[in-house]
Amino acid sequence: MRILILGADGYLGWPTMMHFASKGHEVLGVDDYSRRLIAMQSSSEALMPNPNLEERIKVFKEITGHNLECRIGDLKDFRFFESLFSEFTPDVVIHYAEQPSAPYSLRGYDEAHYTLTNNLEVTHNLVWAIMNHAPDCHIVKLGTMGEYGTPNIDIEEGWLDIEHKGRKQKFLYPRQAGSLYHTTKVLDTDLLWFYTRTFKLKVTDLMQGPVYGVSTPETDLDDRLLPNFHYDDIFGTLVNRFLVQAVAGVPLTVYGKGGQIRGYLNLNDTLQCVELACMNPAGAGELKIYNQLTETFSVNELAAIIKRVGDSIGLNVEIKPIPNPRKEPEDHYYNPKNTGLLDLGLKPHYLTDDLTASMLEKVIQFKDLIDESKIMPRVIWNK
Ligand code: USQ
Repeated sequence: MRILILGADGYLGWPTMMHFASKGHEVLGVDDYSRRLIAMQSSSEALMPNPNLEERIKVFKEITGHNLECRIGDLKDFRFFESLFSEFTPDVVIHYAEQPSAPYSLRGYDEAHYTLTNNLEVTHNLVWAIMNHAPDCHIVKLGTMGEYGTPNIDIEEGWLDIEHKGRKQKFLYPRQAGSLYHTTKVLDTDLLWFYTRTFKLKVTDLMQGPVYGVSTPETDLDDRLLPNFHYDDIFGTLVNRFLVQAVAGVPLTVYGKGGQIRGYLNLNDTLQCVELACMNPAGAGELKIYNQLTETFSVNELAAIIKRVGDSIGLNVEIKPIPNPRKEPEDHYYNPKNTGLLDLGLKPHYLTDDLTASMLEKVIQFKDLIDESKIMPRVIWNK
């Protein structure tokens, strides 16, 4: 397949580039380095050094012989977006090119405005580029489980059959996100559904939970191929943060009561899910939605796992609940359905003790680079 990856420099984008190239696909990646820039502006740089895209592509080629291509530019600029399609007609576009941090989206007006405009404009430009230049192309869009929030009923995969006063219709499952970032993904879904049903686009929207890990068959080849692994309060996701805290000797930062439950998955399973989505495209006028998670945990359960495994390798891990900087339920019902991707053939890599120990060992290798000032919450919206 000819695959265009938007947001190619990101935590998921870069491993996805290498994954598809290793499988023999033709891959063009695009990024504007905004994540590196806003990480620097908010003093939230990743743990491991990450060479830029061109340099990583060179390293990957030297080691594997596989070619990757990249273009650096701003996808909010529609002319730049269109120029990509004049040189590369994709069969599928994988869209990761969004500001992905909930805390960043609520840090202040400028960050909120950037998150809103960047995320929606890039999605909207993608729709128009497809309509104008590649109407048969399949869009695989990264959404988030956070679109649904934490409803007091089971979470279906994207849609809900509603019966009202004796009549029935299927609607998008109700969405009520807990941050502005997550809300931009709700708005993306609405945009995509409008254009899909009206102009016969082919779209798969992946409702993904928090991802953890750094190791994939390709990132293991050389440390210069590692993804950007964040442990700060702004871009770091929970498991990755706890791994670094355990290694740094900082008590694990459970926010509030720690009963917040989410659906997690290993980085390798993101790659599998995205590949399954690409190989099973939506039909014209169809919006497919999958819930992309492999197992659910509360914050307290994850803290307990990391403490147990950390202690077993001599780390002496402490857990210390702190006031929750976010506004979110800390004790709630959570039962998301996730059979769609399993039915397509997803083989989950679960969070076993062995896997946790191997992730801790990888972080130990970079222990000297941990900056403890990036760990405690700096964005408080639960005022
Ligand atoms: N949390 C803690 N302690 C911490 C960090 C987080 O208790 O030190 C709690 C949070 O309050 C939240 C849960 O852990 O209840 C998950 O937080 P997170 O930062 O791992 O995840 P979140 O902010 O929801 O966002 C991440 C990604 C985002 C993706 C989302 C999937 O940054 O791009 O969309 O996970 S989901 O959470 O399912 O919406």
